[in-house]
Amino acid sequence: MGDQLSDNLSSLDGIDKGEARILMMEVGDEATYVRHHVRKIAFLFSAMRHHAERLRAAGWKVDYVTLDDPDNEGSFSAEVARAVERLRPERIVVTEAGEWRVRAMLESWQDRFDCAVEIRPDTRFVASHAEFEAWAADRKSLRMEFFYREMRRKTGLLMDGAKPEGGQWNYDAENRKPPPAAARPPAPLAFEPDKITQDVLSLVKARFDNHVGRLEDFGFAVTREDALKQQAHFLKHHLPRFGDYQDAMVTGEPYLWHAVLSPYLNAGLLDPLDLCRAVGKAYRAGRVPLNAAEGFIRQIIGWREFVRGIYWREGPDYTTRNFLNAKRDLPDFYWTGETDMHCMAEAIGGTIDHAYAHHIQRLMVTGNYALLIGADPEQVQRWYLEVYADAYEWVEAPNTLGMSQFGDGGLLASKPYASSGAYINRMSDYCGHCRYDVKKREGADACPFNALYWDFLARNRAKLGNNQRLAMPYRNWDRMDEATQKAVRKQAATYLRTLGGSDAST
Ligand code: FAD
Ligand code: DLZ
Ligand code: SF4
Repeated sequence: MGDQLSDNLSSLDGIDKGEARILMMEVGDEATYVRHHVRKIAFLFSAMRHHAERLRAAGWKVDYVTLDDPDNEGSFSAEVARAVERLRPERIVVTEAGEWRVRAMLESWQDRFDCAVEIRPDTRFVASHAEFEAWAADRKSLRMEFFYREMRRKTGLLMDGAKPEGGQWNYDAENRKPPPAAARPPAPLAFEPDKITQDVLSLVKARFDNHVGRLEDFGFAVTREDALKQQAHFLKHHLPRFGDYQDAMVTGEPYLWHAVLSPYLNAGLLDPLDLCRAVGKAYRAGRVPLNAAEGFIRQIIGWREFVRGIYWREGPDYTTRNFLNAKRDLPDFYWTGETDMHCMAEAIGGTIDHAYAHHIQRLMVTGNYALLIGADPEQVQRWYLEVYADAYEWVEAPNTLGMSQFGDGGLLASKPYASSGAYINRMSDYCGHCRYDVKKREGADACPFNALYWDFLARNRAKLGNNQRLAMPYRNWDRMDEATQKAVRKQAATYLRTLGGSDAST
């Protein structure tokens, strides 16, 4: 499958190259079950075609079905059925899928086809399902920090014997500097499209013109070799300052010191553990500070593994949870970027152009705004799945529904990531370019995030009032006199009415 483009894929373990046939297929159903960003589809189809060539060069026989093959039946199951008819295999061997929807498909094949079906675990993660389950089983609450420590011990990354390197497990407090006044890092590498990529770009342009995004200046790596070049580029130019400026945002700078490696990690072109080992090595060689190496490794063996564990543990209904009963339709400008809020225009515009936004833009700008207006978390989740080149449900859903929208009621995050304009102002240069005044709560030019923030707390008090981590903001709200509270809520209500659609949570 499109996110299984790894040399060490479990489905190939112990298989005789002479006897086996690898089946790969570009299918309409996978490209349209949500309307994926055109760059994401182009990246995956091109990376799949290059990977098929790589497999052939390594001696495998590959049946590759392109999207425009007239016989293409358009879905995984229908294409496997056609291959079973053609090849009459003794057995089908497949590596487990990255989402419940496809998992159910694979599980149905045993009854459908007259041959054995073997579904193998995906071994490209640090923790197996059983390991995560064993860690989670007896805990009252699941917190990334404690799981992360287990993963540090298991991998030996940044360990000094049994102790964490430097004496502390986590240097998060040193990962929050506002952006520096000058000095911008080099952009990520851009790779010139070869003939395969050019063909894919034409195909995607013709077939998916009603999907979000732009294809111009497509420069993604589509081979492991090029993905490794981007990895090396990041280690040299960006990692040293990644720790300091992980949370910073700057106008016209969508990438800053971020890795821009998630599409390659998630599709299998890069190996997460190899990458973390390279980061550990750069630290030991004195090339990067500890807050950068630890901060980066935490994202991969901590957050990435943790959200995967949560996704599979919570079951297929996780994506339908709506703790705050939020119901508003996601505004149309999420698909156009046409809004006068500069922070939102930057985050959404970058997303439309590049199928990328960095973590703080996703969490504290677009995610924060959706949370504050009471947007339906299922719609929010679908948007994130559509627009990012790195989005697969196992990683996207817990980040969106859990971390960003608090839809799981605090299973993944101990408090909602809600903030007023002050946070965005502290961590970016956005507010200086905005028509709104970030210091104001009321009036036509008041930053919308401000009144919305207090309104969010006030209207969700029954559900959030007991959360210890929100005690301070609720105290601050209670300190405001009644007239101020009323004015703030009126400001928010007037604003929310302009968004139209169905109503927010009460
Ligand atoms: P960097 O900031 O350089 O981080 C390095 C790597 O760490 C990333 O490549 C990624 O593999 C990993 N990582 C960092 N944070 C997380 C995280 N919270 N969860 C999992 N892995 C993480 N990430 C995805 O890979 N796919 C998604 O669909 C996705 N959806 C998200 C939705 C929301 C609402 C939020 C708040 C975050 C989401 N993330 C997702 C996590 C994170 O934003 C991206 O992994 C990151 O922005 C990718 O860019 P980068 O490679 O430059 O990352
Ligand atoms: C995301 C995606 C897209 C757009 N297209 C394909 C495809 O045509 N063929 C394929 O094998 N995989 C594709 N994928 C990735 C799958 O949707 C992914 O494997 C599932 O999300 C399960 O992890
Ligand atoms: Fe965003 Fe408000 Fe700042 Fe404008 S003033 S950029 S809307 S936080």
